[in-house]
Amino acid sequence: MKPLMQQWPDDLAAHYRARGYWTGETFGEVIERVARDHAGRTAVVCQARRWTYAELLERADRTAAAFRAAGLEPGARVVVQMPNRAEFLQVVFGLFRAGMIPVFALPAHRLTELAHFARKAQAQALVIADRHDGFDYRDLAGQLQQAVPAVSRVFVAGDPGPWQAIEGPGDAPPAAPLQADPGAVALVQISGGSTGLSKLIPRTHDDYLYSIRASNAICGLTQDSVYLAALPVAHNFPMSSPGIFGAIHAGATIVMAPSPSPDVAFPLIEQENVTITGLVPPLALLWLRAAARSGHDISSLEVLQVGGAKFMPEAARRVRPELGCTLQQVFGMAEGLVNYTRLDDPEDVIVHTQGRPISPDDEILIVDDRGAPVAEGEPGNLLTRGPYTIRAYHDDPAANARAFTDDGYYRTGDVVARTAEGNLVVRGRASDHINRAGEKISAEEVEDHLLARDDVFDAAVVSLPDPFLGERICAFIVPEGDAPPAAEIKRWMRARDIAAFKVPDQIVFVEGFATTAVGKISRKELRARLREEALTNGAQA
Ligand code: OOB
Repeated sequence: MKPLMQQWPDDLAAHYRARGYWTGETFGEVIERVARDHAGRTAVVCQARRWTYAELLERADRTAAAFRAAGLEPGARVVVQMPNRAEFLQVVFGLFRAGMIPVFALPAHRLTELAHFARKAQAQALVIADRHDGFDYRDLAGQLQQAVPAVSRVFVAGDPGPWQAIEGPGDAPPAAPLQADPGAVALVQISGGSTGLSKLIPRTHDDYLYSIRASNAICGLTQDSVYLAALPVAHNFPMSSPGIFGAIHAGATIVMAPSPSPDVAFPLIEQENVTITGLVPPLALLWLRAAARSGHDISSLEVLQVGGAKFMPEAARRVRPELGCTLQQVFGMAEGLVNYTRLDDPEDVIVHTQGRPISPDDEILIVDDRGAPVAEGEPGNLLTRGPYTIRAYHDDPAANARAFTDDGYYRTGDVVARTAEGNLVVRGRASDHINRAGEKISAEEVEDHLLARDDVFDAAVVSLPDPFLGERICAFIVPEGDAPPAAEIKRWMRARDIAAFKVPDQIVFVEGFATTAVGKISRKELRARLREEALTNGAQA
């Protein structure tokens, strides 16, 4: 198996330890300590179920035992695709307790994406929930096993059907906790993928736990907090900023929301006295609209975090007066760096900036296209390295050569400016991905799907501004012969076993793409030109 690892230079690693960022604790140890200190407190609320910390640990250990009994060894990589349910925590902490490594897929992912993650991670098992949102994940599991036979075991939360339950028989002995190496990879996140397929992001116990602990301090998360998990918890933001892992670390209570819509979330906030939650901007807009007419008392909410995509100042300034809570902007990435506005920042900073890094040792460079630093306040490319930002993607030398500088900085692809007080303002980005309501979609990946059709000669995919989604996916297509109906292309895309959020929102047929005199044009240039043309033609809304 290709080793999963993440390595910082020795001198920096020593520095991060000396500063107390990397404590040497592992996730398996954290859950044991928290379950001891907060045994009787509620860890998670999920519909009618409430589990204490003691119960969560007991369940995690039973699940760890089930994984071992199925022949999985410490170090095994396991794709986890689960919605916001209490069992998500049982499974993930079960894996940590067994020294196994979760690879996080989103509930929206389908066969094409799962097969890619499973192959790339050399996964041996898959964990799913039986059904969610009208979709049966047990069928998808069967397809995955056909496509990637190495995924030889499937575990199901709920009704297992032909597969295995996540818990063995009740009398299975709890697994003895494993002494994992804190510098080893604890889990694998998935990149939004600016070029081609998603990349795998290995995060260590030391680095991820540091970002979580420091996030708790910045976001005011304590054992008295109640965190509403509204966004899909497999995503880095609701998982660790400070998210469900922050809540666990603090001994707080997590309320699992089956959907982030105000009809579901507002009653939960009222009933459970939720104090903090995180949303992407389009959902924050929905909440603002719903709050005006809602009969629910959401006054327990102290902090609303908004991140994943740019939250426009016009919407941001409405949060305090209309929702009665403090807004916290969160500008982060699964690769590491997370910026927050601080809860006691002046309103102007909270509304107009995306905050500043977690750590004094987050190194930030803002440079022009030649790599020279820009003047203060000027926009430039954001590069970063630090105690919780990765140094490499897993098993992808080409992507690593593009995404990291020789001295270990991660090229974020974001264009930012820094204010005099050191806050970052996101101005746009250099890379060709579409940020559709916080979901990052690679233009290349969508083009590749379109090019699989015989009646598509060429395709270029760009983002267009969208008043609700922030950005939407627009595909320019040069047909081969007669143009097929746009609706037919969308239907066909949906049937390609990919996440539905990757299907173009808009399709424009063109006769051809302009080329230069030598007949060449880079895809990047082409996309930029098509986007400009669409904007000039008034394609904004
Ligand atoms: C979060 O993580 P990813 O990996 O899904 O996406 C990272 C990218 C950033 O490079 C940036 O392009 C964009 O998403 N982004 C924002 C933003 N937050 C993320 N762009 C503008 N304003 C923001 N507030 O999206 C993520 C990870 C951890 C915490 C929060 C978000």
